[in-house]
Amino acid sequence: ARIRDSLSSLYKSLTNSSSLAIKFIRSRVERMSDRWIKAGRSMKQNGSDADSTEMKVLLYPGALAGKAGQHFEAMVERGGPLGELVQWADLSACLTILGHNLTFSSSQHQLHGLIGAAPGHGGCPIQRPLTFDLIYTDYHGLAHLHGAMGPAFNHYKCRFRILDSFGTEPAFNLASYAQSRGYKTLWGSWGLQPLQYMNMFPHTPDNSFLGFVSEEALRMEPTKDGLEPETYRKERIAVVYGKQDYMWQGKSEYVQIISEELETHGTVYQSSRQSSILPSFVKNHGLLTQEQFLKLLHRAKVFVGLGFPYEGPAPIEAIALGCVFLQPRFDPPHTSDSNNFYKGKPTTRKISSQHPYAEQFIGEPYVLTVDTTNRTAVREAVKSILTTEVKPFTPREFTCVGMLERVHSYITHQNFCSKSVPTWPLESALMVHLGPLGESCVSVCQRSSLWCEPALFHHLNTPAAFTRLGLSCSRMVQEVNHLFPSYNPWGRLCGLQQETLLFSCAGSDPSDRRLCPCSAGQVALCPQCI
Ligand code: U2F
Repeated sequence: ARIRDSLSSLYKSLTNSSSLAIKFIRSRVERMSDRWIKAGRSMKQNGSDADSTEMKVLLYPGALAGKAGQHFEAMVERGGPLGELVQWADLSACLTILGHNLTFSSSQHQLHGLIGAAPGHGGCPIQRPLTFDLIYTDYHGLAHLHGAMGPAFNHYKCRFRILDSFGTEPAFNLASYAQSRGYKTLWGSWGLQPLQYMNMFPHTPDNSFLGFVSEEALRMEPTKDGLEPETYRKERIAVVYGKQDYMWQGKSEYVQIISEELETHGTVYQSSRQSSILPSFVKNHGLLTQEQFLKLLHRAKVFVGLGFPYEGPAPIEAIALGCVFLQPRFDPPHTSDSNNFYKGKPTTRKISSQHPYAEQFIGEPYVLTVDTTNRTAVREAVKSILTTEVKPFTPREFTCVGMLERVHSYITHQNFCSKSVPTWPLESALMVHLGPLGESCVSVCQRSSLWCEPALFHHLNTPAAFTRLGLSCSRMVQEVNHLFPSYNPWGRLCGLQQETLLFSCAGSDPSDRRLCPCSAGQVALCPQCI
């Protein structure tokens, strides 16, 4: 595939649509096109675009198709979720720049024409060979593909990539296991390779981190006309994160404390029929276009999280535009057992704040996580925001170059159709760690500033791996168990994994010490993996 220096082929696939969602995607791609093109050029110059074959790719955001699509569409201009659209826009731009051959469709009817069976003699449908090398879709789309492909679904599912905002852990993914061990949920059980799920943030290393592109930190040099760099022109403004009224419910005291020090702005969708619950001191702009919203953040000193939406793109954009993100801590953390939004989501993650990625991977001084019911803590946070100068910051993984490199690596190296063991990343990236009781490999690796790399599990799923760690096993068992390979000190029991789909970085149990395939490097992609 050859890096392109234009996005015109993508615009063609995104025209002629009256859909507001597609219009949002298109206008985002257009707004960011210069940055994509520039990033593509720099990738070419560095030679980091080598070794790639042009792929025929279908992009099918199922959330925009069929019944779900109608609902999504109705919410685009009423404060509904836009995070997924941000990701589809950026993925489409990224694949176009990388030189792949894209078909974009959000119509279930069209999907049948593209991949469905053809009518055969006597009304008996004939499955045509799939002409796409890769199909990017989402959970809704998986169900549509299943319906359209019939029995061929299983044959071709290794070509699917699922955009899955919140993550799918292996224990939830294998239907028979999920059913028998109490991990059955609304969304899981498709039996894909866990790395085929692509998340919005690096939620679990068991999945691939796809991400999106944030605004990039502004240049810090003075402008040509000698004016101060834009970042210093911050106004004493707070922008509250919450596009719908209900998100503000029960938060007035918290917002009130902030408004004592900063002029407080909102971007809340307001229907003409409903009276607003917003406090009168809030300057509400109504739902803004993305461009206007970013301009507002640009002026603001702080972006204020109310607790919902969880794990969206906006805080990353705010930090890139020089805001501090102030957000609620959740103590106890929210989980799929305790929280309605996460109920049915195939994850055991403990959500410790509105945006755990911002809290754990970015942190202070850019992100302040507080108990918002504690007035003193909120006042102190506001004081510290007003007295600290924070520079705009964009983690590399949320830049165009970062996303291009990552997606290029995935396309080049991830092959879920091959029956042999994964050969990427190389074994040389492996550092085996033996975890303490009850700890998952995610945290075992993280504590040593490493990253759990599930594709390396097969190297340590052997009796020799236990010996190398100095563990003497009284018995070696092989089982279908998402906690294996692991060591149980009570019976000196060593457990090997029998089902590769269940290799899990996320799994933990108080009676098991996990054998963990850690790998050096930064979030989401180790240096050897690029
Ligand atoms: C997340 O979805 P959201 O749409 O609620 O995520 P946000 O972080 O609010 O931002 C999405 C985009 O909306 C833009 C802003 C972001 O890029 O620039 N925007 C805008 O265009 N106009 C405005 O007035 C305000 C913001 C998450 F992404 C989803 O996966 C979840 O389903 C959802 C619920 O947790 O949260």
